[in-house]
Amino acid sequence: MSLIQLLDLPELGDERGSLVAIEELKTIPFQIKRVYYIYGTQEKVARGFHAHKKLQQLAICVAGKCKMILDDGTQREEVWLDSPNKAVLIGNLWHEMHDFSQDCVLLVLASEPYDEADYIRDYQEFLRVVKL
Ligand code: T46
Repeated sequence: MSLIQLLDLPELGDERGSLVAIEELKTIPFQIKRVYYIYGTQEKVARGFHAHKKLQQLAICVAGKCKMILDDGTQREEVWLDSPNKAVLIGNLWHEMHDFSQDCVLLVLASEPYDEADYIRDYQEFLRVVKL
């Protein structure tokens, strides 16, 4: 089974342009407690390199593009986030973001408030947790 769970967000477009609406527990399978966005990422910089214990997240490049790598400790897959109506569920997978375009704005919807204790930032520790 693929690690990449993509959501095709419905585009409510008309002659004026496009609009995408996201509703908790309807468009996405969790309640949204936090929203953040990443932009201005410098060339050749990669981000992420962690997993979350509890947090559920959905990531969308609302402008530009970047490559998301998802890893469950056994397999590793990548997906380009390159459209404002293409969203990926991160779940509890190890994730890395690479190859940000200069104009990339990566929007992330999260199920919990920020909590550093929810992060697993060491890959060996992540492997130990997923093999339990
Ligand atoms: C994730 C990926 C997709 C906060 O204070 N509050 C917040 O809500 C967030 C998200 C971060 N921070 C602080 C923690 C660090 O001092 O902002 C700084 C940068 O965070 P971090 O190095 O974790 O950034 P990324 O891009 O590696 O990871 C972020 C999220 O932190 C993470 O949860 O899944 O984006």
